[in-house]
Amino acid sequence: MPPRQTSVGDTILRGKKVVVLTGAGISAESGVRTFRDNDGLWENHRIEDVATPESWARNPSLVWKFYQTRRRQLLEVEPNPAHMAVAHLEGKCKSLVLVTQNVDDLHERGGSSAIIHMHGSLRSLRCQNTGLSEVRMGEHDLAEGFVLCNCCTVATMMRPDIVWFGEIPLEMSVIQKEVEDCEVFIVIGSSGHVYPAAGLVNLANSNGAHTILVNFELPINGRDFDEVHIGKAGEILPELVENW
Ligand code: BV8
Repeated sequence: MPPRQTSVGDTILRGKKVVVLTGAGISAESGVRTFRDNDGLWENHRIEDVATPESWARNPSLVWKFYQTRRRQLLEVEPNPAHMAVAHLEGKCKSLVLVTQNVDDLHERGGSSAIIHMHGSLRSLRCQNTGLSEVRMGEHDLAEGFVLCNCCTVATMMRPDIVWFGEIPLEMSVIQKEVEDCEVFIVIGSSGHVYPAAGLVNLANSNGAHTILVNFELPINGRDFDEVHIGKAGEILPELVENW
């Protein structure tokens, strides 16, 4: 059965417990490359070469260059109206938990609070000895060379603070509990390819939540949603939020 295309304003979020999950699509209009669209990140790099622990062990210089390029790009991009709309949503619900697959800081800069970065963050690096993460965005932290930690007596080479394929996403128990408890689950800008994030809509459906998708095109898991809005998030989300 095709997903229901609904008119704007079918769902009233007032007084509801809401979880929002975002993916790379919400940052696309800010100029941050997505993964699987044309000219996406994975077009120039195979996932196995730059986003797995094995690739880091095999060729740290290639992986470091891939992430340093993306870390430096954070200084050149700005949040777009979709990020601001998600922040605006917070004041319209009983509670809102924002979970993002994105590793950029555009939700923070767009005014959102209580953000769970389930796939890590570009702004911080992680000590490979202690596992401690630290925001490292100074000029010397963004140069070509590797960065050393500040937490060990013998400084250790830091790794990107990113959840790679084959690694366990962050705060999964918190995320699963919030999705089990929510009344409305909204996904914005995700292709539904990556698990366990892509499976959260099924968890929301099983707990009776109303599930909403806002995406540029119908993604691989598009039929799992009660309500689907197709378009660019920066263009359609502000009006949707106004009516919610
Ligand atoms: C794990 C960091 C075990 C890297 C990322 C089944 C169950 C569990 C695991 C698996 C499973 N099947 C396979 C797996 C393994 C694997 C996986 O999912 N592989 C895929 C490729 C098949 N998963 C893992 O390895 C995960 N770990 O499973 O551990 C475990 C799990 C739970 C409990 C215990 C043990 C770890 C996955 C994390 C990998 N790291 N990111 C980095 O960023 O460099 S994932 C990476 O893909 C990004 O984080 C990205 O956000 C994410 C998902 O992609 P999307 O965000 O959806 O982006 P994409 O480009 O694909 O799509 C963009 C969408 O936006 C498109 O639909 C487009 O149409 C739309 N769009 C574009 N422009 C706009 C727009 N929409 C609106 N407006 C626009 N303007």
